Amino acid sequence: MSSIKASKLSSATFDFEQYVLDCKTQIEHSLDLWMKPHEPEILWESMRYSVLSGGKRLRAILCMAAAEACSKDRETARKAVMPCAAAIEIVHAMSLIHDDLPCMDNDDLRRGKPTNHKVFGEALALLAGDALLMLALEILLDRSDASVTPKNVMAVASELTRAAGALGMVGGQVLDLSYTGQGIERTNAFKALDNIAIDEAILGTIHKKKTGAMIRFSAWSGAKLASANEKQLSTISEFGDILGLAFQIADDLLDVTGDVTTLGKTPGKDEASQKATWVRVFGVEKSQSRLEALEKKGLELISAADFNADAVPALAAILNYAIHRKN
Ligand code: GRG
Repeated sequence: MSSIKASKLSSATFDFEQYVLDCKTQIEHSLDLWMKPHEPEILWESMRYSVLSGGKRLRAILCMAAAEACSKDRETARKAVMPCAAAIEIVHAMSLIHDDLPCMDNDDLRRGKPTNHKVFGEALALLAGDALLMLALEILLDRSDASVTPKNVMAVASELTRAAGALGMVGGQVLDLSYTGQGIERTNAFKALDNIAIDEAILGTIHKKKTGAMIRFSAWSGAKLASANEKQLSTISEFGDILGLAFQIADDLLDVTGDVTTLGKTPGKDEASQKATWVRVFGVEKSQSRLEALEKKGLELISAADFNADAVPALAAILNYAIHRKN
């Protein structure tokens, strides 16, 4: 990488911690504002319990940073993407609620707190997830900023349905359950895949859909709402793919190297349920070197991109954080 390109990736004035704090403050405020409780009270309590329970907000921050990278002005970019950033975090939270249910991963702990079904019961956890999915679309469609064209809002809503649905996250979850060895109650359809060896292609497909689709969407939607051109959209999508894969490999590594207090969820679950993970297929060292390669590729991509140079350090720092995070 040339020094000119490398210098685009960092800036003497850029403070990632402050950037994250600033983005998070805006996201938490919007989520709280757009999720004011209604009747039935218990449903909203359950919905708010999972959405407003912390979390890194990585997807929302990525959406904001992608918008800033394709816009001349940070404030305009943020206004344009805030409903989408909120919708992304709401879809993400609903997927965690359903993922933690006894019929799937059967987890007791999430973000350092008892999982939704442990507090509200399975029926309400399921329904809170359903309601959140619809609320996410409602916010995206109804709260969009006047600066965004209706055509772009519709394009983003349409892409969200694909990223979260059968072609994306839900499809990936089904594949993930299909290749999970044990520990969950499975149907005959899932059992049919029992003896198939998991390789890189299978692993790649599972994670591209389960985790990658929403991360790619977070990056793409931010750029789209900032009226990015086709070249910028394809570059930010490629960056989203790299980030999504890196995020998942780091997640698999944390399951073997992390501790419950830092992670806020139970480590060792992947191993116990024989999940299809990067660590299981390639081991720790190879997974780590894959992460290094992805980081290099991602940084090269954004340093050469036609983005607002002031916003590139944030994208670089997000990739670095996704890879080197401790939770
Ligand atoms: C969309 C209808 C619909 C259903 C969802 C359950 C399900 C179907 C999908 C599961 C998707 C899932 C839970 C993927 C795991 C992704 C992952 C690594 C989550 C952890 O994300 P972090 O670390 O969490 O960003 P925080 O707590 O920081 O937000």
